[in-house]
Amino acid sequence: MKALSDIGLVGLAVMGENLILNMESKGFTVTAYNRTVNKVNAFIDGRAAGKNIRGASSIEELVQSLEKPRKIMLMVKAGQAVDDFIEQLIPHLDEGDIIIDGGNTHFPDTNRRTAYLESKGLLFIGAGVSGGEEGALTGPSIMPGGSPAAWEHVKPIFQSIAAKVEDGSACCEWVGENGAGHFVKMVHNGIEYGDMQLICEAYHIMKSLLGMSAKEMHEVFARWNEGELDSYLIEITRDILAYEEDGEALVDVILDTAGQKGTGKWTAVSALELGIPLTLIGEAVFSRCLSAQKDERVEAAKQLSGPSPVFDGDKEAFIEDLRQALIAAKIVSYAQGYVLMREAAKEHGWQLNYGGIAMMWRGGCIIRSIFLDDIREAFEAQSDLPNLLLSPFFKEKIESSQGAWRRVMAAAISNGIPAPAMTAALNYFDGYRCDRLPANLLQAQRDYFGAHTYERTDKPRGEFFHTNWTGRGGDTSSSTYNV
Ligand code: NBP
Repeated sequence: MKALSDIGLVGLAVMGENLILNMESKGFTVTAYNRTVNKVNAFIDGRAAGKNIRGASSIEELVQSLEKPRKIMLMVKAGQAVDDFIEQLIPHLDEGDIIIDGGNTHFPDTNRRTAYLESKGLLFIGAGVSGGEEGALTGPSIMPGGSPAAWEHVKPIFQSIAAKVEDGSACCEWVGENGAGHFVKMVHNGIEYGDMQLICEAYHIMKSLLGMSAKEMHEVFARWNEGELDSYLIEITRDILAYEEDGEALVDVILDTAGQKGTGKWTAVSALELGIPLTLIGEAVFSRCLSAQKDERVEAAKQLSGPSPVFDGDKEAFIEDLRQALIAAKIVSYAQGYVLMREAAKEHGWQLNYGGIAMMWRGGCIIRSIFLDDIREAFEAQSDLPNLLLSPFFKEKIESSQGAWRRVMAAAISNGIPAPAMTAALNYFDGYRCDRLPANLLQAQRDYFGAHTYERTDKPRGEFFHTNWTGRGGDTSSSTYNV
């Protein structure tokens, strides 16, 4: 074993242990440390036995075992634990040493920690890591941001442990300063919520409207996974639908209440704060909330009636329509997610590489799919693309699938089957391509009751008018602002 380790990793839970083993398998020597020190011994004597992994029984021992500039990666529970470890590490570190937080941290914390550590002459990286336990061991998607000067030191390790796509490129690239990496990871998770919800809606429509069994739907998803929908989430859905227990599809006996850990909510809140319509992911988060109101829904189902689903069309043709609706809605979801990242980049002064982000998501993570190649190409062709819907490829795709998409939505609505994410996507599409929305009336209403003023179509932008609509109000207008 080398006299000094290439990197130290703190946090021997599922992610930390697997990342250490991954790093070691790529030729790096790693020092492992954990708050509960007996887990270090158990790891060294167990999964790490005989490998280039050394255990540390204290922070001092960890720091002293590392090559300079020291690189210490925290894979601990996000929040206070990260701040606590940072405080414990600072007194032992030298200028230029690097702390990396690989947890699911909310990006404002990474902004704060980057500034704090840089003020102490240290460097900080906040890296989103996706791929779960298996990804950590065999190749995750890694989205690092923080102190730019830290990247050259961490890059060889991160890019060698990250997932690789067919052409050999790593699903890990520098994202940007401060919390940019954790922001992009957060949007990844939001998109994951959206993708999962869209698949669930397609499943619901096939089950409730077409009366299909899990086995029949398994076959549809297997087919879909052969084409442009080829993705990890379609693939696992195919396998889930085929999984049986005592001759019965397991999915049919799973209670319909969804859990969530909060990253989808962060994405939606961030969109609200930045004034970006992220409607599909918002609906995906709310759909989980509605599903969790199980008892209330069961009661409401007894009292509120709706149409009984009836389908008398061509089933195969409808399944193809559904496939196209899924693709169209997915395009809108990514379009919205990218607009959110663009706005956040403006707000925080980040230089985001949008094609590179699609590349990072192409392998190793939950939303990996061949679809991301098309996104990368769209941004490589036009780096300042304002909205994915305007790229020639996606414009053509939406145009060719919108007839099918509308047929599916009409069928879902008229048969009383909820498809909130797919319909939100279609409403966004119809709103985005509308050159005159009814916001003229809305501005009139705001001016009527609150003297909030309005602009006019027959006057230059930036001139604001107030009308005394009732003859009773004065001429004083309120301040106006746009969100
Ligand atoms: P957990 O999120 O379960 O965290 C366990 C680790 O945190 C242990 O090392 C534990 O030490 C340490 N820890 C805790 Br809990 N509270 C602490 C405190 N107050 N002070 C110091 N250490 C503390 O582990 P994980 O599932 O491996 O996830 C690690 C990070 O990676 C998290 O931020 C997670 O959100 C993120 N992540 C997880 C996944 C996944 O699939 N699990 C995927 C991607 C990202 P102890 O042993 O002494 O209790």
